[in-house]
Amino acid sequence: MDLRQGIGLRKLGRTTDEFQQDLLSNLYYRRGTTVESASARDAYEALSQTVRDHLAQRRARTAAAQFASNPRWVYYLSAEYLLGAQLEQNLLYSGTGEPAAEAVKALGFSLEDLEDLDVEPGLGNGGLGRLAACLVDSLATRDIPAVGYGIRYDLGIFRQIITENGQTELPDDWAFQGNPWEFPAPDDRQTVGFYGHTEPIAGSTTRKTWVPGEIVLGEPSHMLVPGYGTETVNIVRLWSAKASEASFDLSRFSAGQYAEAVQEAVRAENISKVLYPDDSTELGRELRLKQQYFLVSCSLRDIVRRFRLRNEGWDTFADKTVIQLNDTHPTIAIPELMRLLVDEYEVEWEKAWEITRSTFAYTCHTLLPEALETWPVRMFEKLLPRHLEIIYLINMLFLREVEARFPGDHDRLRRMSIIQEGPERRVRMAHLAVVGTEAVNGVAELHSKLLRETVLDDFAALWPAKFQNVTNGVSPRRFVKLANPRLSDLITEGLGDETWLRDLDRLAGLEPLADDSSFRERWQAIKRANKVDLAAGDPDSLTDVMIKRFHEYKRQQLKVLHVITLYQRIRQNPAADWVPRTVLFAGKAAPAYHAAKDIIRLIATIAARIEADPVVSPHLKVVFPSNYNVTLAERIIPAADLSEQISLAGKEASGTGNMKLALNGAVTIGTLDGANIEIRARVGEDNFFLFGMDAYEAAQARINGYHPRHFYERDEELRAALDTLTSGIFGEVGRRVAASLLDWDEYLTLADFRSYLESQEQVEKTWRDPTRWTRMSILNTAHSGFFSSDRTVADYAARIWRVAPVPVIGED
Ligand code: CR6
Repeated sequence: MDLRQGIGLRKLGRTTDEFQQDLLSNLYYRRGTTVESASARDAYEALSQTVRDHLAQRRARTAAAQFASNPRWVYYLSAEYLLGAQLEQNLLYSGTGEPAAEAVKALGFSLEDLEDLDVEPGLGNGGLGRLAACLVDSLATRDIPAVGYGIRYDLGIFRQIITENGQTELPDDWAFQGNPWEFPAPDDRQTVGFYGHTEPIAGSTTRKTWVPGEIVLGEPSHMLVPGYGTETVNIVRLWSAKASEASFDLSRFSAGQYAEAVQEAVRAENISKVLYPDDSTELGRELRLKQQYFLVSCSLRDIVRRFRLRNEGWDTFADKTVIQLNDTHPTIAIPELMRLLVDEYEVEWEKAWEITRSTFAYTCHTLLPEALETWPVRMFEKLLPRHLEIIYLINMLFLREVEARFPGDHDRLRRMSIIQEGPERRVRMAHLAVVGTEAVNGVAELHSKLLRETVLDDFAALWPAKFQNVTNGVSPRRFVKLANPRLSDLITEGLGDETWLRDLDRLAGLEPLADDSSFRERWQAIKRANKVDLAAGDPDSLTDVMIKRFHEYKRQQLKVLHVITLYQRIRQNPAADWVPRTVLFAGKAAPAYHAAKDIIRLIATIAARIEADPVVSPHLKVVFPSNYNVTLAERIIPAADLSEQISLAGKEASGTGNMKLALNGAVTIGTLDGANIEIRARVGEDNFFLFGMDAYEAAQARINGYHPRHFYERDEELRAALDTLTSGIFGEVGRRVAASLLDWDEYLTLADFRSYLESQEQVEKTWRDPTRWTRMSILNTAHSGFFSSDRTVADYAARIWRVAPVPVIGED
């Protein structure tokens, strides 16, 4: 039997009978229950296992094919993954949806009941984590041999409850009931060191021995990541921190000191206890740095283990390995690989540096200075003493290179150094990431350009060829097919087949249908049906959505000023012919980000006030569903008419919600920021509501001296809106928000207010002409094919990773 070809496996059946037999065997043998007594959870677990087996079979064949081809592997290192619910996805990707529905029906359940038990692993904050999930989906769909590495946080992103008092956070114990999608792999456990000291090695100037003061175990488990319409199944490998046996203090326990006995073990396991719920801002905490090193150390040892299975020399390491750093969080991988090569495998420093530099690539996801990570040198020195020494040496050699190119330019050396001097010396992780990698990319055209022109300009001058752009993308499977089955069916009908799900540019074929009135009517009916399902407000009203993390740069406060203005206009003239609107906000704020939480609370207050107002409520409704996550996004996006992408230009690196909404036929109102620019260029100026300053005007406005009160004084409606807030009718929180806008207005909200309102008037005018609106909606979908994450991955593969697909032959 040739096990390597997967021939040793019994073929899993796809007929209803066969599927039912497999489901029953899982129910009997793995759940240990019977048809008569099976609970919904039993049925859910047995179903998940049955579906999982189909993917596991493909996984076995994938591993065989990939190892046989000895490819350059793509290793994606990310502190966050927002994978979304797994059951529905895996039913789709394994093609078992129909037999599964029949089989569970025979057990007395519906698929929908069981899908409700499928908890999404919330191992990320927002766009960055969801991007990681879309990229691993597309890597598998494109048959690229890849492993995603991450942390298996016990507690994911907090559960949010919205009340009139704003946001409350509760812990998210996502795996409390177990996670049927996960395979533990304790044999691949790794040992991670922290603290301690270094010792010289006789006869070597570069090698050192690191004697750690604390040892923690990293235990992996993996989840399967199937490709769509192909055989490949890759994995995401997630690490959990485990205390070593030695950390349990038996003598203390025997002496009745129970808490002290486990204290060391608790400390070790805290490393993967909780996802930091902070988005785009640095959190100067040792535990965070520990998490980062934990992820990196476990993953690199695993990567090296896999490489060494083949007994090839280190010369071939970079030919067989590319490691993509998802933002700076995993950047310590650069000195860690140097440490492994130099200290542990005795590779010469120069050779090791060459290998390291050609192995790594770095994606930067921000422009906000506060999001560019730096760590205090003293924290590094204590936690990772050997890494700091290596960073110093890397920096010294790097600055020599700069000095050779720009002799005597001391200011440049100071600006570019990996070490930031000052009262508290800090390690600049972004600089380390640029120095130690072969390619650096931003995530949308404008973002990549601004990186080269501002934050990383010195580096772009030194190494222009290193800098690239790879515009983000999203999975059309999850965000169109699964989220919006009605629209998917209509698209398939319009295009003649389903190949668009793997070749999203084919959506362009919908363009002529925008002029077909019966197609338009069906399109419109689907949007309406999706709104009915969402049940957020009147399905005939304009559904205006702003769904994303709460951050001042994203400017939910601008939307609030718009809502207050509408409220006032309606009150002044209740009998006018108002366009009915449902304004939907959803999103979380970092628990310690008070200004963002104020805005949430203000929205909740305004929503209640409008609801209680008999004059305004027939025309305007504000809703704020709790706990925005991937699952909720999948319900809101298909129902959206208008997509709010109103960040201050130059602040949103890319955005990906903007892409998901456009793909589902929402029309964007937005600034020239992030990927909005590329969306507008593709869907056409006529099908996009543009407003506000561009990035250069915004930067200039600050330089010229920005005075928010100037706008307050000159714009009557703006003044009325701010005065309303200041009056206190929306509570203390309204006063605080108004004061922060009037006093400083970091993100130039007031400067863009009038232009935004005018653009909203255009929105209403267009909305009154349903034919025109529906055409716009269809054209948005038709021209958003570029925003597939399959295209993003193809770009990385061709320009950054230089890898080719390895197809998996054969079928279950
Ligand atoms: N917060 C950017 O702000 C981008 C994603 C994914 C972000 C956002 O514009 O779409 O990354 N950046 O590239 C970071 O997380 C640092 C985000 O999600």
